[in-house]
Amino acid sequence: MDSKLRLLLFFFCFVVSILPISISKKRPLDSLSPAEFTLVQTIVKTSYPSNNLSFHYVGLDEPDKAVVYSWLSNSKIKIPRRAIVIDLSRRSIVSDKVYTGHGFPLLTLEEQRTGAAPVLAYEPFKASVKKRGLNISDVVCSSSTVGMAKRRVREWANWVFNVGFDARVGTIISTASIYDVDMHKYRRVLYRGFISELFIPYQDPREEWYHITYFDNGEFGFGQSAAPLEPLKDCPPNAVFIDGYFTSQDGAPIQTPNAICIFERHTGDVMWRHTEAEMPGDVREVRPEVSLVVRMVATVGNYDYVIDWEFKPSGSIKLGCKVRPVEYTHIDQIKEDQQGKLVADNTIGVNHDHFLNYYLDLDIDGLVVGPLLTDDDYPQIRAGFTDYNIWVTPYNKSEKYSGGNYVYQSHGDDTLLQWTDGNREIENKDIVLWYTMGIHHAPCQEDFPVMPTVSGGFELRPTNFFEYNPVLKVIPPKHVQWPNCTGKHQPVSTLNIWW
Ligand SMILES: *[C@@H]1O[C@H](CO)[C@@H](O)[C@H](O)[C@H]1NC(C)=O
Ligand SMILES: *[C@@H]1O[C@H](CO)[C@@H](O)[C@H](O)[C@H]1NC(C)=O
Ligand SMILES: *[C@@H]1O[C@H](CO)[C@@H](O)[C@H](O)[C@H]1NC(C)=O
Ligand SMILES: *[C@@H]1O[C@H](CO)[C@@H](O)[C@H](O)[C@H]1NC(C)=O
Ligand SMILES: [Cu+2]
Repeated sequence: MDSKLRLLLFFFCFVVSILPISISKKRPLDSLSPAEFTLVQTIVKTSYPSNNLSFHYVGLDEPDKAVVYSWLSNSKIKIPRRAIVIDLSRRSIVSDKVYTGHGFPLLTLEEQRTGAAPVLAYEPFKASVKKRGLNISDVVCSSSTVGMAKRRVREWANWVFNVGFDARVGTIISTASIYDVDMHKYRRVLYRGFISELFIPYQDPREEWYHITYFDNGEFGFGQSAAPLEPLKDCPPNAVFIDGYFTSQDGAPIQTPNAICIFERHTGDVMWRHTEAEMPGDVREVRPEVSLVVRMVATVGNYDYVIDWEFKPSGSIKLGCKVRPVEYTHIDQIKEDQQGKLVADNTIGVNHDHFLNYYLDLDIDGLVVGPLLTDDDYPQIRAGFTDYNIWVTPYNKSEKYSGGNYVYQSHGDDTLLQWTDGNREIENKDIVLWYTMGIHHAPCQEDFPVMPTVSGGFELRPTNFFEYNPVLKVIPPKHVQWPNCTGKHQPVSTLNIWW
């Protein structure tokens, strides 16, 4: 067991180099492609032929920020593509550090399945299921406590940004810029943004519940848990879809079709309006609210998380999460509410929270962002990011995961909490914003048998960034008669209105 784990960890620290970017025709922050995953697998397996290797995470090893920005102004610069696990031009393993600290990398999908099988075969467990009048074939076991992507550059209205997908964090938005009509140029807003960690502590001290504290990204992998989106149901008819890629335990690429959808949202709301009643002719101007949404759904344990990144022409980025649990399965001889609510006979919904910690490296105009603001149980130590809503750290490429790199069974000695201990200088520094959004879930009867979606969100709004209202010059939409519109061939975009 020990030697196997060492091997896994050994693997995790590989950096594999692929092709210089100019040859691969990729942008520096594009997620690894299926071909690159296969190449990584080949390089690693060739270098360690005798070992039985387990790939726990394979993802892009980001180039340095300065290199990315110089590429954006001159795309002829050659940037090596590297994977965290290998220079593809030299096809070599750049580093293979052995990690010896506490904690383990993501569980692979294979491990998650293997972990549940012995439980279902365990006689006392089978007996207890029977005693509760349940059929074992109806019982689902989940392991309480595994990475890749596809790139797209999106230009929409006044926005341009890159969409990536990663086994661990799911959607990654990078190098987002907004066009400033006044300055006649694109201005930098967000270097990189993703959900760094998702922590779900259950508030029930009883034997069977107290240990239930999930770290959905660091343990299960949010991207690995992405559900294929269903056209017309998960996303509207005008949506376009992107597939997501990560690797299996043996390093081969696995595809999640339709992992991300992107669509224009017509809310039916007003973006801005103005009436001059005193003016001759009754001047009246109204513009409808239209935005672009990047969506993914991750299914982890018994929850579906709908994660939206919404870009508004006004410069706002709205981040939203909708949570919907699949069902309640905790059946016991409980007759009264204790740490939860009896949502139906013998079924208790245990009170708990969902804490989403967002990594937001805002590089407004490529400058430093001015500073905003700045227990003894291992899960709480690891999830120290829930202590405050907002954290600010100086930018450091290797500080990405607020719950630590190796989350599973870790002691929380490499987390956001520790990084801030040093009280490093943030004034006039390149900083990263960490925002924790919490959804407190006190189950109620209406949640049974399936809970209606609850949602939370926050919005990043420009403040004194533009000289004046950036959507003032939006041309009003014209009424268009779509020939024989049956709903089957809806227009993909009606937003033909900019500047
Ligand atoms: C490699 O590991 C897998 C899973 O642990 C096992 O089934 C397989 O037999 C092993 N192969 C070798 C050559 O050791
Ligand atoms: C349990 O489920 C299996 C498969 O659905 C079925 O064949 C079996 O009859 C069920 N047993 C009981 C006791 O309901
Ligand atoms: C960057 O972060 C890593 C991990 O926390 C740390 O070991 C390293 O010292 C940091 N580098 C700088 C320049 O702060
Ligand atoms: C619309 O449908 C009608 C009846 O089905 C047909 O006669 C007409 O040619 C169609 N027009 C267009 C523009 O497709
Ligand atoms: Cu919940």
